[in-house]
Amino acid sequence: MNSEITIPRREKMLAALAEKEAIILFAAAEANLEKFKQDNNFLYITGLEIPDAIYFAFQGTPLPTEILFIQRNDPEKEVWDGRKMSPEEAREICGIDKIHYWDEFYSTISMYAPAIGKIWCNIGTQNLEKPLTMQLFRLSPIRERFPNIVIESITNLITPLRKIKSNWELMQLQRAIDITGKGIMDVLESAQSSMMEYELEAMLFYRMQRMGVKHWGFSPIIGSGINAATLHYKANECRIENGEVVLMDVGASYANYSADITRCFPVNGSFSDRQKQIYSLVLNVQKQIIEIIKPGIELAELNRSARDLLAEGLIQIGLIENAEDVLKYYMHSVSHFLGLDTHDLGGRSATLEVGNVITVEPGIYIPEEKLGIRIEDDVLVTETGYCVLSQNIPKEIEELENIRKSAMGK
Ligand SMILES: [Mn+2]
Repeated sequence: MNSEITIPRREKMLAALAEKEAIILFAAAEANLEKFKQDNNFLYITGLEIPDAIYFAFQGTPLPTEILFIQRNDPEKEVWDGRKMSPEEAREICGIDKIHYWDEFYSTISMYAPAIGKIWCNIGTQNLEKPLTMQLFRLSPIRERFPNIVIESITNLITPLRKIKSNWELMQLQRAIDITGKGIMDVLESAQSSMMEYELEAMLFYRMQRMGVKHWGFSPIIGSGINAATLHYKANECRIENGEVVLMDVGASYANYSADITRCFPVNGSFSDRQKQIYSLVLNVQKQIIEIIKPGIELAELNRSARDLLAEGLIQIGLIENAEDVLKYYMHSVSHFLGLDTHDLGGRSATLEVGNVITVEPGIYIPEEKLGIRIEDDVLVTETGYCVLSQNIPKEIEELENIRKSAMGK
């Protein structure tokens, strides 16, 4: 990510600022013995992958002010953590002219604060156990001295920007999806019954890391048999038994953009009749939901249609009698936005626009039959309808069985 990408984003964001409004975005804090992962709003706006930096913008007249605060290099700490990014290097990447040091943050903000009415900030997720997030803690000297300033989450300001993906963003997402697809192919070609679920997880990450991926987009779900019917199963610690269907809900994060794909396959090479019946039902519903996608459609409509179609299918095969009982076997939503966050900004009640990327992921879970099927693709909303970004990752029954059979014949 460079300034060619982030400057237009900042121009749009600043254009949406009212007079006397300011923005403060905190970078993620320095990670201790862990890989660093940047705050996604800070990354989106600055392109910088450095910890403990702060972005400040103020809508003044005639022009808005932008300042980036970064850490000072400490020669004594260089041997531990490496050299800190210099102001020149930071300026080169993000295109912000005014670069100050972190220790100048409060004195600088104090000069602007009397004129500020509202600060939009990436305040983080508060709850009863954690009412004071890192960001709010760092804002507290300002809140104490200038109690009239309204502090509001950046979410409402930045969501309209983040939910429309640029071509550059689509390239990163496509890369994340393609790498995830390669990992899934590796599993389809190498998994065997009696392997442990975590061995499949390792195969996936081996491929992903060799292709430059630093993080999973989210904690991978590899569940065989009854584990596939636990929606957020993350232990991945059971042995895969012959005859079971394995569900993989996985996604690489590439340049911090996350894929989110679910595929299911029969470990012994062919689905049983019952597994095939449930799989076909889910696949048909998934295809019908994808067909509906176009600008102007509400996410709520996709959800309603998915529930109705799954209910219809379950009634047809005699698993339920009344449509409302579908919730016994299908209990989640069918779509969410995808981007820097796996569950990206955009909300549950959005109307689709060109440039949105969403998942489509119906499922049926029957714990009493030790079976869970979910099929999930990543879909771009286009002017004429949709484009399935994960279309190259096999999901047809015949394809999956053929790949498995030829792999097992080796
Ligand atoms: Mn998903």
